[in-house]
Amino acid sequence: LDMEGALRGAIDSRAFHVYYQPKLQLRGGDIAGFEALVRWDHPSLGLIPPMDFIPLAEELGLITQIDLLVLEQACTMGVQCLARGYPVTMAVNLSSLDLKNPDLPTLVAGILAQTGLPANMLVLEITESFAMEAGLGQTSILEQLTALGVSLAIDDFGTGYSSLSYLKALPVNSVKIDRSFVRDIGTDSRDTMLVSTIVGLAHSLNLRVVAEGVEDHGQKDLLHHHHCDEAQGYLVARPMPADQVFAFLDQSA
Ligand code: G
Ligand code: G
Ligand code: MN
Ligand code: NA
Repeated sequence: LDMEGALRGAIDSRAFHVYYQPKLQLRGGDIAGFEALVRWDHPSLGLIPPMDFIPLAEELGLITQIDLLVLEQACTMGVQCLARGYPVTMAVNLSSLDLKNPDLPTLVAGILAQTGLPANMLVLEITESFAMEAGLGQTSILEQLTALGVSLAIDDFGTGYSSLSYLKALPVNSVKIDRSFVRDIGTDSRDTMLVSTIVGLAHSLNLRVVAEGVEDHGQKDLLHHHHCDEAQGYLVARPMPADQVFAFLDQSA
């Protein structure tokens, strides 16, 4: 199976679907926004999850093209949500390779202009491992992105093991607590303590906190009790195809 040829062909034919997973605002219960999650629509293999092709796309230097296709779809979806009266944020995952491309801020600005999404409705998720290693050049790319008015979120927060100094150095607006900390929050008091400490740390730096992998009401209630801002996970909804987003918003309102 020629995966490389197929992936190149998929970029040319834009054969990527974007699924959307909502984030619930814990205070008030509104839907705060959605995270865009890519799937490759392969002609014979069906929908391929990101973990099965993103490493290859990175290796082949194709990831930025894919991420920009996802960004364009997510921004268009954001504009359509806004038109229906739902000013929700749209979060898009960036590969660390995207952030080595000095053209990225211009490309993002172009997609915002072309789709008409207000920049303050766009969140770019960068991984904690990228954040920890970000050098000077990459910091300036992040600064140019935030200068456009978009927000930056640290994904998988808490899984890195080095210093937290990047939180001060980088212009980030939120952190997403990795789901490995959320899973046992109801039964393991150390996880509860960690989550509560992460929320306190983040709030003291004026960062919003999103908990990932929230699967039951017990976890959600504990997160709310510990002042976490937003919850994402199967309890709120699984990632859904684009054609289910408006019905989901109507039913949640
Ligand atoms: O959708 P799923 O739950 O399988 O996502 C798995 C991982 O793939 C997530 O950690 C996410 O960060 C990553 N991912 C999903 N969509 C994208 C995308 O459009 N671009 C990049 N670079 N990563 C993505
Ligand atoms: O960007 P990130 O690495 O956080 O990607 C989110 C991934 O987590 C996606 O693969 C998504 O399908 C998955 N996911 C989302 N919600 C849940 C959940 O409640 N439980 C579990 N086990 N996985 C989830
Ligand atoms: Mn993410
Ligand atoms: Na994550």
